[in-house]
Amino acid sequence: MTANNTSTTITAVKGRRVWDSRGRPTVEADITLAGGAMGRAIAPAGASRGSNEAIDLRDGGPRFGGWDVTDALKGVNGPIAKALIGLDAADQNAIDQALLALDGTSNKANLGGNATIALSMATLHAAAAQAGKPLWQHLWDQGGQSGTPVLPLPEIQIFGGGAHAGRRIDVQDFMVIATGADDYEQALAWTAEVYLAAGKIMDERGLLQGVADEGGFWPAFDANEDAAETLVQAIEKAGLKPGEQVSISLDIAASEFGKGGRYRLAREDRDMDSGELAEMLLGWVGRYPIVSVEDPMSEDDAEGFIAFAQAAPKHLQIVGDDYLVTNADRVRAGSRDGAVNCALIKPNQAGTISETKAAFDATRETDMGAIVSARSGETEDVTIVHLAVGWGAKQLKVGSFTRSERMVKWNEGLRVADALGSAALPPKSAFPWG
Ligand code: 2PG
Ligand code: MG
Repeated sequence: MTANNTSTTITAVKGRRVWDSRGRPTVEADITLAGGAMGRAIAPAGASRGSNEAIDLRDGGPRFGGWDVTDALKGVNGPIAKALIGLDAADQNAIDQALLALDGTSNKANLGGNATIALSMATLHAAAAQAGKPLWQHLWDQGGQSGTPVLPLPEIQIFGGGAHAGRRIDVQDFMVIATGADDYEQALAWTAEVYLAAGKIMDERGLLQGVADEGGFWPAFDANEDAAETLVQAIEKAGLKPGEQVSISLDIAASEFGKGGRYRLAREDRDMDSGELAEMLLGWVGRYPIVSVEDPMSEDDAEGFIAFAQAAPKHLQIVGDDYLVTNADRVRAGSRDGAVNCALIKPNQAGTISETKAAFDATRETDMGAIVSARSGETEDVTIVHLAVGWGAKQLKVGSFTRSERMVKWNEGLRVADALGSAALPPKSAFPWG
């Protein structure tokens, strides 16, 4: 422990149980500094998780379906607090290294990634607060980048499926990206119109089954492709031009229905290999204005990923989520083997801010795209919006355009835009489709 007396010295660490958007317990952390500033953050939780993600520590047993986090909190309020008090919150790396050393595993299995990410993000908030800056500004100033930051281009879910909607359809996310929007405000406004239009169409056809975990419509389609078709109709009904103003983006989340190069689309009662899955997906890419496909193959199917990328048109963004798990080495490997050209960046997959930043930096180094992303289990925490702006990530994925754990993040972007005096997005040429 390196005791020092600066205003950014950690003087108190407190963990508490709070509840996420699925009504499950999660970890909130407060970090207080000698100068009086406090930082607070809450761990999100995934449902379609990559097997190489940081492990969430859950109690198991009968309470709250086994999702409780009392063990993780014992760590936060016990040994972790002891290790962090006296350290300098301005040295994020040192804080994260202390967490890693105390955990001692490669996947945070001892302390829990849910504990470490809440603490790591809370430390970042505390340091920014002590510096008297909003987090995005604090990060931007640290990054030494020239120019002024811009807002990330939103990727917003309209239909939810897979593990987020009782597997009513196999594909997990049917999303839109306002590829033609002039700024962040317009991107949100267009998406709001598309969401409303999609709701009307679903209602008229009697296809509404409920709300998926990320707030999108949980549809009763007979086939996965119906969702893409309906999305085009919704964009048109909203008075917008598919492919020009608003485009489609998919998260196949193929690890949820595939293993070892074999895939099963339960909705359509179809078994296929990676070649057949690629052919089906690329057929959709040809027929619909799809600009981005995430996890088209399962996490263990590198060959399938590479073959898909080779056959895909150049304008297609191919995103690795379960495949890369916000890990710098995996990002570099994914770039080398040509499997992906974009990485999903989820802080709790890595488990600390430093490791998340290393994965993000690896996307820069390898000229890959990066999408900072929420999880399907979320809260009022808005850290990811600040990471996206402050680090200069070009895209942000938060789930749908309903429910406060999602809207709080889209709305935070509007406040950042106000502070910046501009809602400008990255130039269109910054994207594969641009
Ligand atoms: C994903 C995320 C968000 P989850 O797969 O990209 O949609 O889902 O948080 O359940 O992993
Ligand atoms: Mg995903």
